[in-house]
Amino acid sequence: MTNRLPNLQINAERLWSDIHETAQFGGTPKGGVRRLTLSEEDRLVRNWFRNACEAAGCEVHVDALGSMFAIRPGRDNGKPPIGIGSHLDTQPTGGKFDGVLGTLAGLEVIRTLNDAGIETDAPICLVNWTNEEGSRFAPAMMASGAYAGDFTVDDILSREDSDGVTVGEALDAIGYRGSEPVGQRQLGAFVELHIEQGPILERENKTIGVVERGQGILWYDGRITGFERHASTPMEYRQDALVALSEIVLAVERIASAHAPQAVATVGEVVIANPSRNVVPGEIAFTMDVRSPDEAIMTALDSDIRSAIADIAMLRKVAIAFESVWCKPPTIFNPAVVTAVEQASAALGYSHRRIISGAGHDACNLNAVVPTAMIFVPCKDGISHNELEDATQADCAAGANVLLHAALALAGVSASGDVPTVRPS
Ligand code: HGY
Ligand code: MN
Ligand code: MN
Repeated sequence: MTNRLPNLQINAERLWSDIHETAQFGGTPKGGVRRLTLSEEDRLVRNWFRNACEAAGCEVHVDALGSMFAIRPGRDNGKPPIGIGSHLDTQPTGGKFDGVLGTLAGLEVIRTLNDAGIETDAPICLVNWTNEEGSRFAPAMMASGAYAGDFTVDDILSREDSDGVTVGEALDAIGYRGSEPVGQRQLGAFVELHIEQGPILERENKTIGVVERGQGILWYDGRITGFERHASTPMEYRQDALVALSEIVLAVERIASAHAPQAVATVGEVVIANPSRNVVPGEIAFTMDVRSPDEAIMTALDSDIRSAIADIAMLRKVAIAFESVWCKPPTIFNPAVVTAVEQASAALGYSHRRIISGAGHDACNLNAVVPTAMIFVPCKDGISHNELEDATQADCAAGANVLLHAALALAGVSASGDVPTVRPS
């Protein structure tokens, strides 16, 4: 699949300006972005995104989980659109680029095609997926997972945040519960641009990561029940839930490290019920995130962690409930789409290498139902899910150029040598 416009480039300044303009919605004093899914900040950025897509001549549709689909017509609108895009929600300590780069680079691709008067054969569909981060509502990549058939819409609409607000109520609160059935909008392929959220590209001084696989992800909810007691209780009489959790955290670190570099594990949330300085903690809720690119290692991690938890429960005389709440097997992206990304990178002269994604992405869900691949660009020190997250304008532009040319290769450009001047209405 080759495209006929090798020198076409996106407008790097315009993309950079969009990234910084949208960072105002949930911007934090430290230069990060706190824009939890379906929050007021998310509503503002969604409105900005809708207006920008409509100004670029796209028709914007919203599905029942709030995912937004901006359609740029092609010569043959009977063909399934080529999907590009990512997400606009962030972590509580998020940065300016995670998800935002891929979504706004998709907008920049559309603007560039408009400026050049290029008509693609197949339409282009720019997507903003609802709740990629999974921070406010579990699981992560929720809406793209429902699009791929991993969850029912009713199940997702009923998921609650820590205040007991459901996804459905939050969608209604910001006016983004759309009418389009989830999964109805077919796509011919999907390509997602994203920062690497890891150190490899920067360390190897590579501009582009051609993502061929994604790690598998396991999420768990845990609850430890010990016994609240006075802080003067002698040590041997205690059933301390926090000490038990501390043993779990160290055991999980040891188990993941034993499988390094093919495994990582994180306990990222801990809630002590009725915390008090002079009460031995009796009730704790916690969550766990475990990842590996290898399915057999995922299975081993699950059983090693479960047996460690059983031993700790016995040793610490506490009850521990430990429930799997999400299992995302490793992703192997579509070889033809991976090749389109690799060929675009080479044609544009960018240094590039194949890479495995450590983070989960909407593209990992799409891959189950649509030929999909991803493009990575470096981020500073590999840092992400941190307000210091940073990337360079040049790398963002390079990623967007690869996205442009991969999309052109997949969508096809007019058969004739000269490209008819088309300004979407
Ligand atoms: O958890 C992830 O990998 C993604 O950032 N939501
Ligand atoms: Mn992301
Ligand atoms: Mn993220």
